[in-house]
Amino acid sequence: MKSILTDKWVLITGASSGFGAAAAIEFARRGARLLLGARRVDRLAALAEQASKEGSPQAVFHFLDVASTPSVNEYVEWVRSVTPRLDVLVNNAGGALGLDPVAEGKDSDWETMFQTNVLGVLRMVRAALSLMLPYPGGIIINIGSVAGRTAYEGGAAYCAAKAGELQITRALRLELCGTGLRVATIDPGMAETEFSLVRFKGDAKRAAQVYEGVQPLRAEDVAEAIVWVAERPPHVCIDEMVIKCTDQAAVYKVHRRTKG
Ligand code: NDP
Ligand code: 8X3
Repeated sequence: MKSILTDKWVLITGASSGFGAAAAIEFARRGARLLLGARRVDRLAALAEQASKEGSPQAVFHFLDVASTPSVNEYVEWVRSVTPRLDVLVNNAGGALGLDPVAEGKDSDWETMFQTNVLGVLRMVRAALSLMLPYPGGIIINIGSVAGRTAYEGGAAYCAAKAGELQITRALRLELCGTGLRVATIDPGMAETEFSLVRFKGDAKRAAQVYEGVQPLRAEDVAEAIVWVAERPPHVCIDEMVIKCTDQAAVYKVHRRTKG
């Protein structure tokens, strides 16, 4: 498929699963070159192979832990060794841990959520920006959440982290105005990926309950939105996009079909 993205360099964090993996395939179908990052490199290896079959002329990967400044810097050094230019940066790595009320919150959960969803985005942009600035028309796409726009019980730290992502996006949009670089946030509602499995620390039953009776977003739905935003002509910036499944009108307003 001929696209403005053909032969462009696209970096995706959190590419080993969910939105990131699905986005890699969508970009590959448009002939984009892929730089994939996550901690589970075995999955990245399989994804890179699949992306090549789907049309990516170059799909490469490297270990990345966005919660660590040395890891982010080492990752971007590796990127530099592969390409002097970066056109699309998708800051997707992140997620939630736990659904505890604040009174019962765990430091380790809070710290991980801020390390990944907030500091991870800042670190990635700081490290990768010099690869993008010489190429106007590029875009930074941050993956936020409806949780960053509406609070819910048990979500204090995750909602705060994604609200942080939203404000980072807005600040960057202002900072980069005049450079020709675009900055966008895509904020999905409930989507069935490994998100809830991670949030509930491997409790598959509890994770499945989140989507019971609902037709949630699929990873592919969000991936298509990511690629659509990246594919707009260079003078068009989709600043903020909220995407929810039809069954979810608001964080709390979810239509569930009952069985039988
Ligand atoms: P998944 O759990 O399926 O994917 C999360 C990805 O993030 C994985 O590839 C994981 O890779 C990566 N990741 C997590 N921590 C790190 C880290 N420290 N360093 C590098 N990579 C990391 O969930 P989703 O695809 O749903 O989530 C993607 C993004 O979308 C997240 O930011 C999430 O908060 C957001 N989101 C999800 C929604 C949903 O309902 N699913 C709705 C709205 C937003 P690995 O473990 O291999 O490092
Ligand atoms: C994921 C969506 O509503 O579970 O960011 O927080 S929600």
